[in-house]
Amino acid sequence: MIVIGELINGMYKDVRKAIANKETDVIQHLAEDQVKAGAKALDVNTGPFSKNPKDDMKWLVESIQKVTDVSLSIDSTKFDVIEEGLKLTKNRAIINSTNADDEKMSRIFELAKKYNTQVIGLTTDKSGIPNSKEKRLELAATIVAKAMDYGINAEDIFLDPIVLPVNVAQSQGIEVLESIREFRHLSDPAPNAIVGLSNASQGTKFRSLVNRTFLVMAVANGLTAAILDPLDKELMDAMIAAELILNKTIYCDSFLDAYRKR
Ligand code: THG
Repeated sequence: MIVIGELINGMYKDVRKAIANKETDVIQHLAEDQVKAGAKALDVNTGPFSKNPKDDMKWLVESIQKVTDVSLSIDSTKFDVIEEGLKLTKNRAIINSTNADDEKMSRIFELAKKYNTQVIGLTTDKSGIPNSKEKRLELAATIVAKAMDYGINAEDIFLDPIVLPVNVAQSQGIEVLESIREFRHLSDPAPNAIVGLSNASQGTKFRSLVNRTFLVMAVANGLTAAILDPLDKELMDAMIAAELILNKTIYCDSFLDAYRKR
């Protein structure tokens, strides 16, 4: 599993405040803590309240790269904000994200070629988030086909079926899980399957329980990457145990200790 840390996102109040007041140490601690906890990449999102998302993205990427070399997932709906991030990344980045809209794919895949990045593809288009697994698969196939037109390898595409909060879209959990199960058949070699896990528990009680149960089920269905909170120890333990049971990691007497060296 490729763990992408979600915590550097202006959706979080502390991050929003840190961005507004340019509190570099707050961002750098979040970066270091997530990497220490097992994140292999960090999502970077200025949040919906940023007045200068381009400047804020620049400041975030520069601040983070002073303390860690992990890949950055540049998370924005705006092309100029994404490009600002990509210009500064030292290591191979991930664009978060395109969707299946033809014009959007063209612009994002051009950026992906220019900066040699990986790309997250959301299974949405102009008509919004699909309700069914069939529509999600159709949009996923569109994204994979277009990526191939651009000479982008399927392994560099992360298909995201879009997790919705269980409290308002309970019927969508199973559609998302079945989509993940089928994404791998879209090409050989297979594309990656990714989710923004914490979406599942937004507005619910017992968020951590909902997140880790969802994650285990998604891993069992073939999930290969997730944007999540790596500081949630029970979540990380559940993920490691799920991968062990699926024979994706090598067993040792104290596998949790070995993984986290604690
Ligand atoms: N897919 C892709 N990218 C994504 C998402 C996705 N990026 C953003 C998001 N979804 C994943 N990241 C988060 C980050 C935070 C929360 C949920 C998903 C979250 N935040 C608290 C909340 O809204 O309740 C913030 C509260 C606070 O201030 O502490 O839940 O799906 N490709």
